[in-house]
Amino acid sequence: MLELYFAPGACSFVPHVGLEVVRAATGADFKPNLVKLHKGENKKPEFLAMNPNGQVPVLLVEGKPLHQIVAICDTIDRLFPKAGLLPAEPWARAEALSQLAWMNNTVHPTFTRWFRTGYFAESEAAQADVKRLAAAQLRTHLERIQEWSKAAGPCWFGNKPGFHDAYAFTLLRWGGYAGIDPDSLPAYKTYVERVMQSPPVAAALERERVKLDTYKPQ
Ligand SMILES: N[C@@H](CCC(=O)N[C@@H](CS)C(=O)NCC(=O)O)C(=O)O
Repeated sequence: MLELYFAPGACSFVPHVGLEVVRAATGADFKPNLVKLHKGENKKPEFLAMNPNGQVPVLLVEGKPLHQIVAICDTIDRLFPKAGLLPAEPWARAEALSQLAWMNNTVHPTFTRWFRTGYFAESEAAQADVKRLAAAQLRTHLERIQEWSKAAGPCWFGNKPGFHDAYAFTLLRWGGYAGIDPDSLPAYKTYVERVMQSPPVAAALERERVKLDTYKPQ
């Protein structure tokens, strides 16, 4: 059985939703393992032995640890092609992976600049600058996702939710912490609220106990 190491509200929500979709489509179960990031469980030797980056998600496949979201999603899709998580047609699949990679290697690290500003600048003034620029870039990134979401019907790829829907939810939710009001991205918010109601996404949300309620004006 596959095992997923995840933390509530983290990017591990992306494969978490994928595995719930697999369960719904094929009956294949998975074991969710909660990692308490705030307690530093991801920096303990047992965890670092699985992922030296000290990060979630980690997928255990026949006991072998795999990290990095794009590789994990590709693997889940290849193991369970009947779940239809990624398009089967080669070019459509390549484009889907390209979008996922952009969320992971561009939008996500922009949030890291906002959440962990101390990694990028030392003085208060420099940190304020890093944060201000990150917030502006996040807005542009989320607007691009909003444009993509307008084509979603009802989910990113047709009727079934998947990785892209889960990342779109996660990034909009994180945007709330960075002072981006989901109401200022109405098409994106409507799409995410729709996706949150689908049973596999609702199951993952319930396990993680997270909602789209993070917005705080800065
Ligand atoms: N590129 C990595 C990003 C993973 C990542 O940033 N994970 C965050 C949670 S969203 C984490 O575990 N952070 C804890 C830490 O870095 O201490 C991936 O795709 O898996």
